[in-house]
Amino acid sequence: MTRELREIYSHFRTAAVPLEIERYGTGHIHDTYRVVTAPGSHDYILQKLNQNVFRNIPALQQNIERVTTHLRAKFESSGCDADRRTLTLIPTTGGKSWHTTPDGECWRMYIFISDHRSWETVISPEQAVEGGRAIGRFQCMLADLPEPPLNDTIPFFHNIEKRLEAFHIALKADRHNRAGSVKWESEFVTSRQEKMKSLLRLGRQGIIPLRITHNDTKFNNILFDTNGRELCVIDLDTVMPGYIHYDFGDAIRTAASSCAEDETDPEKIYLNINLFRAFAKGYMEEMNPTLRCAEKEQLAFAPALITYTIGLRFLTDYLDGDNYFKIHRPGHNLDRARVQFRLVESNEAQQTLMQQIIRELSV
Ligand code: ADP
Ligand code: GN1
Ligand code: MG
Repeated sequence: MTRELREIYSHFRTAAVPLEIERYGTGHIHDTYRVVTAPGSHDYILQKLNQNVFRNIPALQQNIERVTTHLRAKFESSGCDADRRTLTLIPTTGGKSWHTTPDGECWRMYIFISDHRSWETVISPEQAVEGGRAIGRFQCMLADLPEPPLNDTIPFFHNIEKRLEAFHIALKADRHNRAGSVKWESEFVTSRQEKMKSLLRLGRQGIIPLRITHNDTKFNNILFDTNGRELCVIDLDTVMPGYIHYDFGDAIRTAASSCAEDETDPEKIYLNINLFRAFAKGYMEEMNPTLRCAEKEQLAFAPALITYTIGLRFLTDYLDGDNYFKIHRPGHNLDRARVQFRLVESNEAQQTLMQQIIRELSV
């Protein structure tokens, strides 16, 4: 544990003595540490916030304060242990929800949710059903968050038109001489771009409503208890107005994938329809009464859309020189993009069946 980390920890309001502060998790955005403390007190998650990704930290933290306060009240009123069912921010000694260092780094701290399980990929349908319930319930519980609207922490986050614009600019600029190695991927993107704008059009026409969504529902952002029951939805940085399809689609992207996000063997990459059915079942148990018919009609398409969008973001970051997502090897973002595009193809091949499953769950 470095002196710097210990010093940062000392700005948060807790008497717990830190024994270790160690790197934790596999998130692509922040620098995350676990603070291990002496028995009898909570451990903590200490995070250096990525200000290249989140430009307005006060707006980000204000959202998280509002969302966690709202969820906490609901869990408490139903007799649940709110410290385990939602994130708990630890205030600084000055009473703020983040600490700024003299050189401008921003840090925040949460209670570490102990004895949890989390998975990068899903093996059993039971896990997928539980994951679906977690995301459906999360959306339900935030539906009555009082006004005003949440801040847009990353403007146009899932806006496919803006993401396509950014991609075409990066491809043309080709600042890192990589465009030559992404011919198949570029053609893949271009041949589908009009189709992928359809959800945005339905939104603009008022057919699909904006709701409060999580917007980053990959499976490792759901924590489970030791019995495999859903416990807590974490990583609340992108909770803001969105279409429910973004959450459903992003969750299926990882929950129903046969492989890791950066698999390099193309043979291993496909959408597992049984896991899709299981996740959708859990999700619809929670959300079916709330959703409009027009929203349900787009659910089967949502995983292809969001998987395409995230593939496009990985590809753009590869062309841009890997500035956004943390990478662990050269070409990592390109590998990730390729996995997403293969998954899109697998979605396309199974679209009729996915639509049928959603219809069966909609009655
Ligand atoms: P990133 O945006 O970089 O993905 P996250 O907020 O998702 O950052 O945190 C990274 C990882 O840290 C998560 O995937 C999870 O494993 C772990 N984590 C985050 N918050 C908690 C918490 N309160 N309790 C336990 N583990 C947590
Ligand atoms: C990032 O923060 P993390 O690792 O859970 C990203 C998501 C991507 C995901 C791809 C704020 O999620 O949008 O879908 O990587 N988060 C942000 O794995 O950009
Ligand atoms: Mg995360």
